[in-house]
Amino acid sequence: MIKKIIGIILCAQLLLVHSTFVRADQVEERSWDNEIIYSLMIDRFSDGDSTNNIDINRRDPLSFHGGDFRGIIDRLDYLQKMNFTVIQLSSIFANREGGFHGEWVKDYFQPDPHFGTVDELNELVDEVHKRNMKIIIEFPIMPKEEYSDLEDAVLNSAKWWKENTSIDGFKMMNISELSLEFWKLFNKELNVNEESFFISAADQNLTADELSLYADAGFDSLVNVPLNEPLRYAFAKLDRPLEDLMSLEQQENSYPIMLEAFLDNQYLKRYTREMIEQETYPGSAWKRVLTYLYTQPNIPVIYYGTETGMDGSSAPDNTPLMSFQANQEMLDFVSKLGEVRQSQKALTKGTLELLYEKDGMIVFKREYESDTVLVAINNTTEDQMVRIPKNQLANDKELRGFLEDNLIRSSDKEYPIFVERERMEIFKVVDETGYNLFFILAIFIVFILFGLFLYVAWKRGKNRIPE
Ligand SMILES: [Ca+2]
Ligand SMILES: [Ca+2]
Repeated sequence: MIKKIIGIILCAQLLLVHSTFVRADQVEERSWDNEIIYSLMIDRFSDGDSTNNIDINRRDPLSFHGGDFRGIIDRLDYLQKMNFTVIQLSSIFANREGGFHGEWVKDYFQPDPHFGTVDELNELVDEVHKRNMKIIIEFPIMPKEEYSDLEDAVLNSAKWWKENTSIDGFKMMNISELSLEFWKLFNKELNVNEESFFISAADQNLTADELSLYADAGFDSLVNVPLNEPLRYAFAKLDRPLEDLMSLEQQENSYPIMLEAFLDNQYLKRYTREMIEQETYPGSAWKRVLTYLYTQPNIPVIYYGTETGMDGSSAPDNTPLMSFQANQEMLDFVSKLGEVRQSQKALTKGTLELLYEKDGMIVFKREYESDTVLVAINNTTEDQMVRIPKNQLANDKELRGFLEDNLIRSSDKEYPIFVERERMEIFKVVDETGYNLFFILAIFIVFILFGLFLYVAWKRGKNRIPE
């Protein structure tokens, strides 16, 4: 009898541990809309092999600086710690003289000797995969007049790299250089019916309407260039209305394919510089805008140096050699945001509903099946109290903060959300009790069984006492 009871107690405790720590959405394989992309310029990231440093000059922003595949391998643990799941390399192809950025392609079938060999690229890909991350490559389309047989070269080269390396995808750049018909054919041969292979497309010069023409060309994803300007504008200065940004995001929430949102890339003045020009303190502004980027629907793309607050004006001053002396607080913050986005399906697959917006203070709701996440960002110069009526959210719930230990309970009719000036919080909407029913029940059962155990032991002991 005692053994049986002990057995039941142990089982109940195992169930308890199980229900508390194992979460279904963490063990499933990641789909592409779950990824967080770290985009880097190979020459400017990390120099791991000095033998390929041909004519480098780190004092000239237009010269090669020495970064290579080996250097990226050396830094993969650093990237993994920040919870990035995809590494996006700048163009790897052999370039004309001075093409440190990789975008002056001379030969689509060779890696640039500054970056390393195909074998070294394969080693990088393997190391990325060992860490349960993925790797994609930017593929710039050269101007037609500079490249004979451009279509054949692009198609055959993409096939060659796909077959001869284990890369997970491409980001085709300047897609407007080739026809829509070409892209349909390209994707039919390389991408359609291949769920794990990812082909995304970007063009810095297309408007939202022009970009939407490519939505049914067979790409997996489009880079949301039209969102970039409103996004940068909204958070570069305090007290700016966020209405335009939010309405754009809400319209796009029904887009037929995935989209990717970014703040910086190789063509833009560093966003840090824009903040400084607006007399905004970059340290806290980056936290607000990254909180936004990680909680809106598009796949977040982070450009190298974001985590160090890298500064710089227009190209080539926007891509200095990476310094790995980052501030720990920022690394922890980026890593925390990644963890939150990865664990909450509401953030990657959910609907988006704006609940409150006024002069830089926003509260929005993301919802997927029974999961609800609430995001509150105070991009203003005042502390803010926003009262969300229960009928916009739910009854009998409470809000628990992911970023800090914030807990908000409802009053009669509303949830009072207080956010200090220039701060932000991401809330999970959970049951008011704070524990799920199963948890309470399990504790209750353990308690009863333990009582029973004591009683039986006492009874036996009593029976043994001689009369
Ligand atoms: Ca090197
Ligand atoms: Ca695909």
